[in-house]
Amino acid sequence: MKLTLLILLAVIATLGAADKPNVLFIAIDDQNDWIGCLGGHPQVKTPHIDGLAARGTLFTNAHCQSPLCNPSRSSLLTGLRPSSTGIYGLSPGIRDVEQTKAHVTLPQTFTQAGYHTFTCGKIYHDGSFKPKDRGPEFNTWGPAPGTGKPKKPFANLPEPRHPAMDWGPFPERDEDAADYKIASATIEALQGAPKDKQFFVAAGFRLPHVPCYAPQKWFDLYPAATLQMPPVLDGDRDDTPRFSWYLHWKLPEPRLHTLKERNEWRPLVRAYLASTSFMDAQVGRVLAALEASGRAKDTIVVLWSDHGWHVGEKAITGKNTLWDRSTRVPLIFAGPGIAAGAKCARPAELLDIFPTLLELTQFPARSDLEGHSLVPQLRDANAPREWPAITTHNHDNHGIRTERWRYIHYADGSEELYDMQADPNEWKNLAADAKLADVKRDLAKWLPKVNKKPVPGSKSRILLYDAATGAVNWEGKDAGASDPIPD
Ligand SMILES: [Ca+2]
Repeated sequence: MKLTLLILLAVIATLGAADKPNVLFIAIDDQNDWIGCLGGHPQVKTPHIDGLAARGTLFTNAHCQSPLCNPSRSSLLTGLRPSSTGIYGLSPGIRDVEQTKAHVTLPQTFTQAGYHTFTCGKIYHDGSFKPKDRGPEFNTWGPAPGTGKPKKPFANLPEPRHPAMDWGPFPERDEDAADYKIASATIEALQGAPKDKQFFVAAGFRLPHVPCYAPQKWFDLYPAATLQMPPVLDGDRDDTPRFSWYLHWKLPEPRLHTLKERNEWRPLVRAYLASTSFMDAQVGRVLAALEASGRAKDTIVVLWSDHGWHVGEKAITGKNTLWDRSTRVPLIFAGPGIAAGAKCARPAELLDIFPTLLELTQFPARSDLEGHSLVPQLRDANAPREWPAITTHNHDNHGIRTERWRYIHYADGSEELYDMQADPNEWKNLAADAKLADVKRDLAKWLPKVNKKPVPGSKSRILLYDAATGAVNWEGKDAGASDPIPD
């Protein structure tokens, strides 16, 4: 009798485990909303990501928690806000921070539960996650190839330049490009995944992060003569606070006026689009391999980008801002139990991915995570949602995004407010409009109450503000109140 019961329990446990879906976790680097199904650029060709959206749910108002690789990925993978950990710079990584060094991450949850777990490419921020810390995260770490380098740079930019500041047709063959190799490693992992257990396979693509290199045929998709440039407004920054410049005071990424002077704006737009299409094709190869494995019906696919990218809007290129161009990202879920062909306009955060995957794979919810499961919206895209999307860049600078509004509050108290329905390009700052004082006050209620100072050892893109003296320090150097805005 006892033995029968044990067998019965074992059978139930196995059935329970068999019900749990697999996870295919696809990360993109610096991909803004220039994705066909998001409508960010009228000419972009991303048939494979669009195809994934068609068989799943697309979040059209999804935002990163930080507009920078390491803090964004650290937040997503720990489920904690940058303002709750103090991780704002490109380093340190989560395992070098007292608060998060033992925190069980999203991938670790699956590894600990006995899933077959695999990663390749860029999931953690490469530079800040040390090899000695890899073991507990994934069973297997596949290759993470870099982009390689042409004999000399294509882009005509002032020297010395950061080595990543380049764009053009390179390499000659798809097969030699990093994202091709990352897709191939992911495909092998899907083909080789043990049939008797669930898998969590993570693929981290590098494009369209600079350098925007893709083989020539991907540039041919976007003839230079008919290329549509993103809308920009002369004097767009005349009504943004000076503090908005401090968030990206001095960066390797060129300003728009430099690109225009050197006739590099159009080539950059073209290269960003070509890189996106090339990356999309690699996503397509991975999704085709999932179909061919016969396991797509039991697999949750989630696709996201760590943050967006300015391609000339607001007078800059790059990230490090609290506007939609930096914060809005593709976020798609597809698979069992998820509505197909659905678009959800509710604000969503990358922080929500962790609790969402826990619920979809029937793990117990965790009370220490700061995101909210998106499962109600995956069942019904119109399901209401109470929370806005909050993006933080450096200590005490926050952007609050609802369906209608974007509100930004900088550390020195300066503000921006945009009506995103009337003004999707964020051209008209309404923060000083007395009629909107109530709107602003309601949005300000969402500003994070916990607002950690940068953790010890913070560096690269760190901005410090002393509220007592008004002193501003960017990457270790003071920025005076009347210093000219750097080139
Ligand atoms: Ca990035």
